Amino acid sequence: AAGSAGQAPALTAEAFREAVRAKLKYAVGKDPSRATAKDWSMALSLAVRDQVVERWFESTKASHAGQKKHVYYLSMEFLIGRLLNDAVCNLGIEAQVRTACAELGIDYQAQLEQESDAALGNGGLGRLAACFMDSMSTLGIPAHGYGIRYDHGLFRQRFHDGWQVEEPEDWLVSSRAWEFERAEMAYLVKFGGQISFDGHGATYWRADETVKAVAYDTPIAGWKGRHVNTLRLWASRPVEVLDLGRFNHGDYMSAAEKTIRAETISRVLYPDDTTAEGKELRLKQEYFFTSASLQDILRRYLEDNDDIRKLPEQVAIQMNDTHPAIAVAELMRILADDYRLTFPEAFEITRQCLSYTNHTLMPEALERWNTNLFRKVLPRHMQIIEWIDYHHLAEVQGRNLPVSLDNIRIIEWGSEIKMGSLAFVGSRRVNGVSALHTELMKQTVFKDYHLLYPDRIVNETNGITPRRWLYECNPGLRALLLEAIGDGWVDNLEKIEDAAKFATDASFRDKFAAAKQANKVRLAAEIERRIGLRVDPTALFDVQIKRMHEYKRQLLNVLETIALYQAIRRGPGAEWTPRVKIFGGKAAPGYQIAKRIIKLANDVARVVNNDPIIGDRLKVAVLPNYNVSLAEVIIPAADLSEQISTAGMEASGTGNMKLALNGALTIGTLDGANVEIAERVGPDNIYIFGLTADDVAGLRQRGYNPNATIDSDPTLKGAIDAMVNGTFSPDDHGRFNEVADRLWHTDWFLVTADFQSYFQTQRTVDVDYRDKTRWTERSILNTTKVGWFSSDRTIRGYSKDVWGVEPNF
Ligand code: DL6
Repeated sequence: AAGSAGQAPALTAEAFREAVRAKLKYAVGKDPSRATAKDWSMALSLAVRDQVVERWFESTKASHAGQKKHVYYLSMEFLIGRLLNDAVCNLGIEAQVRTACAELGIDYQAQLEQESDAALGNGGLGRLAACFMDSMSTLGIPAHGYGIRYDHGLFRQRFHDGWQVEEPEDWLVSSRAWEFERAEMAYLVKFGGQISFDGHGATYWRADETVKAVAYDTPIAGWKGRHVNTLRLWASRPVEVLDLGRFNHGDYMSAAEKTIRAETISRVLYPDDTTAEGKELRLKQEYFFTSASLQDILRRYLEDNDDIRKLPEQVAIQMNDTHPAIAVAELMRILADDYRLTFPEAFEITRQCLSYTNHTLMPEALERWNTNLFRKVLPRHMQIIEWIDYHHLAEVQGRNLPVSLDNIRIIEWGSEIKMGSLAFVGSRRVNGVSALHTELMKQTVFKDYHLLYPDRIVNETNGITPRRWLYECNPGLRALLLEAIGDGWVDNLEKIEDAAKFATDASFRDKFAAAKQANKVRLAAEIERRIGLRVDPTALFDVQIKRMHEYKRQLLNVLETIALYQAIRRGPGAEWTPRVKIFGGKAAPGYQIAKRIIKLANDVARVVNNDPIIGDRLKVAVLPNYNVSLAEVIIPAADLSEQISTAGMEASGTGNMKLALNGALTIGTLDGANVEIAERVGPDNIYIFGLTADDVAGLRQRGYNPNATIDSDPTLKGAIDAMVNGTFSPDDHGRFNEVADRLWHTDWFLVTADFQSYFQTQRTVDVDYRDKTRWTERSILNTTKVGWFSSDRTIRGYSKDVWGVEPNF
């Protein structure tokens, strides 16, 4: 098939061993006798990278020759994690690499640990982009991912006395092996200044500031190395390296000023945008990478084509959330100002090329830009957006539909640009990320738009790559599945259902349970190494790993922990199911209440873990610096997956899919993709509790009174009281007053409303977990029934419904 890189040349362990030796000597510049673990890891990565590059070139050549429509995925975030083992597994060279390492006297596993995570993202949205890159390569879809090469990715989280402390992250120190700098592949990106017209159709933009976007390419190999795509990340550099005049006058600091200003743009992921400077920087970041990417897309297109009007036949551009939504105005600007198309022509082409994925309905997370700031930074784009807004409104007025014109304006009250609206109006397709989320999009934030354009919104339920999230992170389960059903499931995950029949096979069940147990032992060791807490690996491992957010309701879990702690203390002799509560997640640096909930979890952990009455019946492990690599250790070891968001608020979730695939049973609300997981695993293999999205909307509309709920529920009241009476904060009784006040007075996230249902469901879990045979059977059914949640399936959906491309494999 076109796009196929053909069969990979066979690699022997011996050849690979020599390749690593050569890399150590000639690329790292070290003698084996003096090489450190980092040196070996670099040599190993470079040798593996060579293998990837072979296939990369073939894929690129095949894509050009195939002349197929190309997909461009624009995302502010790519949470790719480590790449070495991923490349080795995808290329199918693990056996040779392990043998070569053994012969060189180096420990493969230890080498993997040397690589730092490429943490160029926050959470689900960025990790989804990484899974999509993997799937597009696996399916042989010619594609580029475009983003920012931040010098510092997501902050490193440390706990100081239980409080979150943020430290800068430094991934580039050890992850450079995978990228290629393309100094020649650079584009100018302009900011600010004046716009003028010559009266004959030409428009000039005299900018205040210009920077250079320089490309760094990372090859992303798909399964069996059949196809390799490019992740192209942009670094911001000055146009002139130094102001020599100022330098020669001895003004060294100001001589470097432009360099610092330019490099600031790609310095950190998510600068604090509570200040005016922070907001401006963020807007510049968004425009910076969008503009460079579009310039690159057009250059690539014009290499093989000459009619700019036919761009939509060859180019599909996906905007991952609204961060690249400025693409609507930027593509129009380029088409109108550089290629002299009229605005209506430019708009039509733009709308045929672009599509937009929405990832949240929360109003505070939907981007808006103040028009004064916007005009200052992007004066030409402001004019273009005004044109789009005006013409769109005029068109709608002509259609006489029952929509509110205020709701569909892109520029609200002349003072704010709604980027979701801009993205919607400028897109061919707009998608939600789970069935429920898409439905809610149609009913709420995009209600009027949906009336206007009933075919535009489509659903593409999220997915995860089974390569990283089972094959690589869970070698025990992988081996068992390979033995039982072969390897067809790795790139066709729905085939994993072939193993469902073994749920009742005692020998398979024992092996499945043994694999889980080994993973739990591995995690127990990791917990001890990280926080010095010893946990019993035979206890139920109850896991909540995700960003800290009130709607995700870690607080509900902590309250349940407190209530359980109190119950055990009251009756330690009763039959308790030993449990380890495992938490992992970062709070945004400015999100005070989320940081306080982290402190609460740590305070509760300290008291529970040191209470001799409790012993191993309950332990609480709050793990710092949750990231992709830590997820790869936690997920295969989980028994219970906490997906307990307020219904209607989690767009999809993807951790829910990863945990279920690795055999954890979900305890969750009917929210996001939980709904679809429940449909597939069946009601006996999942624990659903609490209010539905409709209940939540109804309750909020009627006005919820948490007072009455708390007063009528002694378990809940006891837990909240303990939070404020100093049980967990003897040094500062008032520490959690604000958290409790919110529960008593508003409880927007309905923690108290769902508490009793959650607490009771957890007690059912306790009883069920004691029946190990039945639990394992249900665990197997989770693994084998969630094959639909592969990101390969999601990408097939985008290909058909959104991009109009045909996968090659
Ligand atoms: O679509 C990926 C991911 C979903 O799984 C999560 O449910 C959703 O919260 C997340 N959304 C974002 C966007 N901003 N916010 N909040 O990260 O996207």
